[in-house]
Amino acid sequence: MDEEKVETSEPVKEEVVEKNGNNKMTFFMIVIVIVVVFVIGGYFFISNQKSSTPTVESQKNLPQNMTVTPQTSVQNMDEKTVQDGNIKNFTIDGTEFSYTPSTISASVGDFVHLVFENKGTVPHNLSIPDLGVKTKTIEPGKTDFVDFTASKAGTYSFYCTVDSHKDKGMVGTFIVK
Ligand SMILES: [Cu+2]
Repeated sequence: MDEEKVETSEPVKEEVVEKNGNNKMTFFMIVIVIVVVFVIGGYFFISNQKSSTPTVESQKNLPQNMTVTPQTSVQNMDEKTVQDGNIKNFTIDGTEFSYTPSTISASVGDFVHLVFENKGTVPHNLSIPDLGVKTKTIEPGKTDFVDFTASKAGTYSFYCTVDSHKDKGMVGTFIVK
């Protein structure tokens, strides 16, 4: 700034012209230094934005912090993948001649773990013929289970295939939304 003022108030005397020549040189060098600083600074600024290469020591902290955040988000992704196939657990009691509960529902894609308990006094089972699902016929007090995936939406009836238990009311409904 001071050099500029000297430059504008430039006297015509020869001695001062020499001094001004030196001042011009100094001013020129300062301008070059400023330009170089800006170019180098701009280079580091751009390269830091692009790849965040830790060329300057003060910038090393940034990339380290950034690598921590993706690691936690990857863990969240894994948890989500497990939860994507939801597991639906059902326990249905069978007696003469009904199921409790008589209606269960799941979503398409759910993995169904269905436990059937015979709480009656004669053998029973639980069958969902449309889904090809059927428990064993079990004695009173016993349990059996079936595992399957609810792959198709619909309303499916389940019932006991022993004798005429179905006609006597041993029926229920499995809804897949
Ligand atoms: Cu039965």
